[in-house]
Amino acid sequence: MSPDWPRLPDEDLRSYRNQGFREERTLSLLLREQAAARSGATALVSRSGRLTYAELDARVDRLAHGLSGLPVRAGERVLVRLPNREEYVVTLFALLRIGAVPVLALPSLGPAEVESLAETSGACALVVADRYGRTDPREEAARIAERLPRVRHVLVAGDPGEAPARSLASLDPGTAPRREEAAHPEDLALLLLSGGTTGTPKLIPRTHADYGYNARASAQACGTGPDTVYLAVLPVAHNFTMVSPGIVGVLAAGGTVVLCPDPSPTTAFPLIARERVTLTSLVPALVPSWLEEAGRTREDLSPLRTLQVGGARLDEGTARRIGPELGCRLQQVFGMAEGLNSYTALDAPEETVCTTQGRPLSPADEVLVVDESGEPVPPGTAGELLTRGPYTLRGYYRARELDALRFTPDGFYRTGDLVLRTPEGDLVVVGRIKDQVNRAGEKIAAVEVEEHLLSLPGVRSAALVGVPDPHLGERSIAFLTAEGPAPSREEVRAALLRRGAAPFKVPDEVRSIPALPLTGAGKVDKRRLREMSTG
Ligand code: AMP
Ligand code: DBH
Repeated sequence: MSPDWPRLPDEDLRSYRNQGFREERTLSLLLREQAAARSGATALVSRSGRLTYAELDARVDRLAHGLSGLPVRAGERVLVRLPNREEYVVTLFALLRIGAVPVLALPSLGPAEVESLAETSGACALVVADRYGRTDPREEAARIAERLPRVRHVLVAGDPGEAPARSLASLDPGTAPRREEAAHPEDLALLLLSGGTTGTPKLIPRTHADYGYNARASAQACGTGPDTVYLAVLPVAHNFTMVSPGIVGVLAAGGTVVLCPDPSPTTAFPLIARERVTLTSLVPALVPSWLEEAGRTREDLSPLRTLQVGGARLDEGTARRIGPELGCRLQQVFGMAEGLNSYTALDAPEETVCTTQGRPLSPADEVLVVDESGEPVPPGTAGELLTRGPYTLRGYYRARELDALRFTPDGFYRTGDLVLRTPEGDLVVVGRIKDQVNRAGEKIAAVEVEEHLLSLPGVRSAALVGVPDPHLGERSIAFLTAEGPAPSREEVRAALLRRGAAPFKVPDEVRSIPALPLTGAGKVDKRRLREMSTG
């Protein structure tokens, strides 16, 4: 039987370790050490209140105890789908402490996607919130648990609703002994969801050693320390909010994490003022509303020192407004849940900060920019970014066939991103060759939506493309050919939601055309479709 995920070759592992490019402690030990060093300092602030490091660490021990009593065992996968609330952080570290493997799901996923994640990962438990917007994730979890016999437990942050679901609070024994770490640093720590280019979700395996290094090296690159107060605005399950430097990096550095329940500036600004937030991270789509609100707010934003922006292309005009209008410095971040993180330096010239995505985090990150035949291109020329390094995956979880396509034989990950390197050595992301729409930082696999579209009565062929949009970065347009009357956008929307797709995957526009244009090789010509939609 082939292993669930390909590890680093021994030789590379040894070399990275010798150079200090792997973390030698588990992720929950990083928290434990800060709890010992600064027990009374504030670790976490949320709507539920404030927790010191000692309190957070004790809560983690207690939930770890409750979870192992269920039992959830080391190595078992647990799907965690929680919004930005205290229970997320406690659950994450409790699972890590007992060596169980959290599968991080964004709350915005649709029910079919959550189910398919639970199935692919073989999750033994689902952790959901008692509400999310207008939806009730508990009902959805109950249905998934009914269909997947491997799912033994549904655990709820807040009111558990109907049995057999249980609240996370009911697992807290009140007191519990200190628990030893169950995992080895080179064990699988968690599974992340990839933005995806195929219909089924791809799971990204990350070890304690690589994720911990990613978080701690990022914390260093971002000047994070005990004085840092980080506002988690984007969904907590987003890799950006987790390790760039995010929740894990900030807690590992002894700083404070403040959870923002939603990304609107009217929610965030009072928190920035009250908690004296020094660092936060946004996707580009949120920046205009933050700038606009900064012009009229009466909240004191002066504590904010750095605004990180990443996840999608930030246009230069908006980038240049951030410093003067928010009174803080910009740091561009180019990252991926698969690994590689690239940052503009905190002291880089404004030109570099506003026009590039900076440099890879680790001296051991290898970056190649290649043309279609795999040959390196000269600086200033765009090509596909290939990367390999101490915290970048060598293959997906339980997906050996896919690995052959997404990795080179010598282990480089084919990012699908089109980049160029400036003569100074900074990376600029200029586009994408992977078939994906990046809508406000949420990645939509074109094939996935196309499959949904093809299920509609009368639809003969379908193609989804992304086109530039001033607010979303990219908006999605579905081109259809249909026998008889083509479905309206409303019908497409209803069908996608009925099929369990996330609302953000509903095409922003639906156009019916007589035939899809084809390339010489007979593939749907998406470039032509993009021209048709803008021209
Ligand atoms: P994911 O696979 O969901 O983790 O998304 C990672 C992808 O987001 C990258 O491969 C890029 O396509 C895109 N991305 C992330 N950060 C940036 C950025 N700063 N500029 C442009 N694209 C970005
Ligand atoms: O888009 C991303 O996935 C991303 C963006 C910025 C990321 O994973 C990261 C930083 O770590």
